[in-house]
Amino acid sequence: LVNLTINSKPVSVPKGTTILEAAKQVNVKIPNLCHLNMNEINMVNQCASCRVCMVSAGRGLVPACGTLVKEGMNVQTNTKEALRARKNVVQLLLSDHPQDCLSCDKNGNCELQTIAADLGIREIKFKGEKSCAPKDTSSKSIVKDHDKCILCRRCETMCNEVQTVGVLSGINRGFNTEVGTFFNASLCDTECTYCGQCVAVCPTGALTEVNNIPVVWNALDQNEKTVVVQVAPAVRVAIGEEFGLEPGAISTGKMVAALRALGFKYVFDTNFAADLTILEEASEFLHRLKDGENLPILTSCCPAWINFVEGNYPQLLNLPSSCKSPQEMFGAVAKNYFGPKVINVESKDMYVVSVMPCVAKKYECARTELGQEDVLDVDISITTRELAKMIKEAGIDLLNLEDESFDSPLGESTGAADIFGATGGVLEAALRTAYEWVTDKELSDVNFTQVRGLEGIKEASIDIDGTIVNVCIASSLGNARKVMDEVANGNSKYHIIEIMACPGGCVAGGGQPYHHGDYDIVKKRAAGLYNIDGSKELRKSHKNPAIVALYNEFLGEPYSEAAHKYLHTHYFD
Ligand code: HC1
Ligand code: SF4
Repeated sequence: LVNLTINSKPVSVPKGTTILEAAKQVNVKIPNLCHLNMNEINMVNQCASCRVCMVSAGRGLVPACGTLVKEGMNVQTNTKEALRARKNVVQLLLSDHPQDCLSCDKNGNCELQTIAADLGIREIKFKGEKSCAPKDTSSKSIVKDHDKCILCRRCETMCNEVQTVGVLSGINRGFNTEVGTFFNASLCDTECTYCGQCVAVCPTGALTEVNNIPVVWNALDQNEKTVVVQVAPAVRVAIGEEFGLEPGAISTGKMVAALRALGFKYVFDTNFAADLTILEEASEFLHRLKDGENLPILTSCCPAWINFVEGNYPQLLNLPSSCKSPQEMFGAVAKNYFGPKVINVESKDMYVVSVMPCVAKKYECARTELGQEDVLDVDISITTRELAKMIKEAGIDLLNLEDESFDSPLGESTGAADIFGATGGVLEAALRTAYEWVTDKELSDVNFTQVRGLEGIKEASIDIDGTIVNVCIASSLGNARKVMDEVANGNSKYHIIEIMACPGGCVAGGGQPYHHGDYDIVKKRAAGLYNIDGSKELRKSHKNPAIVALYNEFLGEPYSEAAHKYLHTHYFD
């Protein structure tokens, strides 16, 4: 152990600890900006570029995030020199930053704004050249605005080390340095998967989601189309955070009431389609298992993962399940069954909005193969954050709304659907159904706790009536790559692999309220979903009466021709 003092408090920490980490142990807060340490997902951004965390140690100032403790060190975090340096650094950052905080997407959530306020900065005393690059608005999911970038490199660490996609890196030199793409190509011309994890960690407004709020207001303002909304599982345990509730607080009833108050004609649940996905995917798995072909089956609900597999493993595109994601299955059922067969509205006159914890879903719903002829399954997707903004914009007091229920029948779901939003949940839901279908016996304990939790790669062997099914769950694209490399080499023992691009699953999606690196928030959201599941009477997708009715009235059997027409898709290399 190394012994030192921080603001006169003695502390002993292991060799190799930084001053910043040591300070946390004695509850001394050192302001910092570029640094981000998310141990839970093995992501540490330690580039020490911003110099906000300067502290006095020995003879001079050092950055606390990048300086290791030494025996006998005497650290003072709030000397005049340290405070002056910190303020100067933030002033310099602000001198090359657009002064449009009031209209910035990140207003209220910007870490640069917060630190400037905390340091009491009232004027920007440095004047000089300003960065001026065009915004990259080429993609359906993400906007990149270099002028707001403070070169903290968090996005780069996330994209390269956690996701292993490698789209973002520092280019040019000196004042012209920017975090850009290879040959400065537009995002849409890169291998970007639109996972949105760079957005999730960007401290400023340099990386944000494409704003689809105006499109949704326009849709709600017209009378020609019937506007229907669906909400993803992970949204209900996170949206409350935008209104001051604890992470993981279950806000389903108030969220439904708010959506109705916003003017949606029907408020439905992506969960309904998650149950439907399980029937299709479990059928597909059992077909492949019987034939011993195209194994392991890979889940296909996560659009960033699908982009990743299309780009990186084109030789393995026979493996992802052909099931569309729940978002898309929902749209297909809303437009081709609910509209024409239940409320007598033609599919072209239905307008489907989705609320997702994800920015890749914006891109997914624009994929032209996901629809019938020229009618897309889903018209537009907004994030959890965007829904919260719309609720605030409309002056709706979410916390004081009476709980309301989803509309029927596309609002009915089982607990198996809720857990889709947490890593391992899709696989657990599939096992509940596959087990009962194969054995014809009731599965009395539906909790497959082996597949739960935040760990990046999980595995288990499940005995289904004598057949051992080896399952694996990976979250983050870096973990996906590890698992997929084994598959590509022919060394994989798994029969089913669930993959989600975001570390932790959809609860940590790029469209969720910002967690600012605190993974306890993500754990609480996941716990919220498992609580909903545990409290439901029906917890197996095939027991959802609305799904049973949908097959009876419209689709016939799972995996039937009609099911293929509406609920399945294909992939492109
Ligand atoms: Fe997800 Fe899914 S679980 S992909 O994470 O399969 O976004 O919540 O909606 O489609 O259901 C996201 C979440 C979501 C789909 C489902
Ligand atoms: Fe990289 Fe994902 Fe950001 Fe694309 S969205 S740049 S893949 S982190």
